[in-house]
Amino acid sequence: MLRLLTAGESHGEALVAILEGMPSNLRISTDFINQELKRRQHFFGRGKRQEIEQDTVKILSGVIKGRTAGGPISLIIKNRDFSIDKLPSLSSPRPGHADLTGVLKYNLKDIGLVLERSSARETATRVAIGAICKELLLNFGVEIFSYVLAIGKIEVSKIETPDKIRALLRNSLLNCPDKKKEQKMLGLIENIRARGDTLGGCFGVVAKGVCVGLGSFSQPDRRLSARLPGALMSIPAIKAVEIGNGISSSKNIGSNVHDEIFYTKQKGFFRKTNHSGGIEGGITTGEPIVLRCYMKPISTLMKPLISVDIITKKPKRAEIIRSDVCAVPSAGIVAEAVVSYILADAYLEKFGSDSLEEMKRNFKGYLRQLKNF
Ligand code: EPS
Repeated sequence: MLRLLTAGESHGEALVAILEGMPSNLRISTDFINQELKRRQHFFGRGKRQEIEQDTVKILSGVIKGRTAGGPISLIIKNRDFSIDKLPSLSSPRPGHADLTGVLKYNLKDIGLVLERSSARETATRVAIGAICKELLLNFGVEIFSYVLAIGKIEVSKIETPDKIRALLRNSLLNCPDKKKEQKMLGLIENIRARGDTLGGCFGVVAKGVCVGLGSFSQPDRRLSARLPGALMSIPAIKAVEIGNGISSSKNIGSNVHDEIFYTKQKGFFRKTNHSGGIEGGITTGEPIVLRCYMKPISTLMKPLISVDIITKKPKRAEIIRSDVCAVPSAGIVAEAVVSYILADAYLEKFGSDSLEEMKRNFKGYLRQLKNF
């Protein structure tokens, strides 16, 4: 259904993306894409690069007079810091980054040549594409948002329902629903910054309003329980993804963790709990999809770790490069985009992909089928 290619280097001229498979007649707002790009950039804990860049998108094709026409959508985000040809060579790989694996794999003698593409700056293109997918999903009543659950060891105390969380996120410096804990997290980030170190954490992503029946158990790669975490794990520094209460469920007994099934004529089948995180048998249940992502600390340290110079082979501390102290809230915004892409793809698979009208017609027919089940 959907196909996506991104390209571009962190300090190259621009980042670009091509998205193929969007239906025609979908309204696309450049302002909305730019708002999403801005959300990715400006949380507390980010580095100096975000003070230089003001990511804005230019759509080059596929959108005519504000609507998709069915052709591939291509877009560009220019880099203000376009300095790639003037940057010095780097020789000491950062443990945890793609530096060493990259130079060995591609036979390069300069780590800079690796980090230009492996940099998390690439995620700007995914956020732009995700914004387009969000616009498609809104037509089907789906909304996606993220929130910070932990920075380092400081965790949100009470896990609220998605609706409550959403209301608590306004004006947040860290996209965290727990204001008291957020203050502590801000202090921790400052403290760790002063020590020349970095922090990871955990964030949640929720998709509300998703219909029952997306994805399939018929083949392993069609399970949404595989596709969503797979896509989320492609975000730099994400090391684990949990669906619903997957981790605590593994320590519990079956009768406590499975969501019992109820039925009324008005509601149809429904659940009173959502331990499954909205996915059973690789298929959406119609309850909110709830995912948690765990991010390791950024691997560029201002007080660098022990490493080896790739040219001299002598011990040399890892390179010190401009970077973030903590990018957990921003990774949450990227995760929203990634989930939007996978769900847009799942909607296109189930309801057709040529025009928005065709999709909506098929969607309505499916809702009728569910009603009459
Ligand atoms: C990033 C831009 C990069 C990094 C960061 C993410 O810019 P620069 O390298 O010029 O400072 O700040 O990348 C990483 C943390 C990483 O490990 O690659 C961005 O725009 O998101």
